[in-house]
Amino acid sequence: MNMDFAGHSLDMTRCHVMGVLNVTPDSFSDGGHFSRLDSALAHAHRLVAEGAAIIDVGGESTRPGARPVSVQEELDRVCPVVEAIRAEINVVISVDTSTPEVMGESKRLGAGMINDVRALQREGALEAAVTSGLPVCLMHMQGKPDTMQSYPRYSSVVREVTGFLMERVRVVERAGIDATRLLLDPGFGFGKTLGHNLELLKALGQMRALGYPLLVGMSRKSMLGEITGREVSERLPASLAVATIAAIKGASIIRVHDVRETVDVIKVVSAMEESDV
Ligand code: YH5
Repeated sequence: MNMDFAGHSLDMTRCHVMGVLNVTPDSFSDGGHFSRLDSALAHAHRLVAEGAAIIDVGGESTRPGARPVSVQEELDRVCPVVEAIRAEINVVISVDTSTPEVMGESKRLGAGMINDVRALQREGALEAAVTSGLPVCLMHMQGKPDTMQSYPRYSSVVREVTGFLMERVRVVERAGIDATRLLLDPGFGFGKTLGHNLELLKALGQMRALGYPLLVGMSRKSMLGEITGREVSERLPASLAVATIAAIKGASIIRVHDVRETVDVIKVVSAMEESDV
């Protein structure tokens, strides 16, 4: 089951690593415009050298309390990085955006997929994604980034998340996005308690059975801090544990900060799965 990411084909029956590349002002030491682009590009080179099949470029912080970013600001952050990666590195470029203008411009500059934590619900996003012709990841979030962690509530988190994603699938397919270019993501940490996240992790195999490739992102997230008591910088072992679980349960793309270590995890899981065929 191959999916085409603007000229790069990836087998979705296998598991791939997506490396996180934040291009928000807090993410790279601020020595001005050029050094920001330089450090982002250097980081992208490193992620690919470590084995990332996809680089996820994001210019909007979804952290609670983060200032909303204007369209122009997001374009200014994301586009130069997409263009520079395209020019220098042979890798799939994903753009972590909900903004139609960023989707369109990134596609023009060579991006290979759209990763939207708002599942194309922002005004104009659905149309922009249709026009782009790119694969799209639809993610579930309860509430809005600012307030989503204040009181997450579900009668059944698995039913609600699955129901939401299948409803978005119905809408986007009707709008002209073929099923063969959709990925689904339960949205770990986006309006979920630790209990909700664990239920979703347990049910990942069930979600995979919906027939769409899954993308998951748990790397360094608070759920791992809650389980281990560790600060963000000390969450690698826990991140690898959940990456292992996701790979075993059939995730196609794992979105992480620590690419090198996660690639080894996937190699081990794949070796096990291929040993009996
Ligand atoms: C995701 O799950 N997540 S941005 C809080 C943290 C650490 C990391 C320290 N974009 C996802 O990575 N896109 C983000 O606590 C995403 N799935 C998809 N598809 C949040 C993030 C993070 C947040």
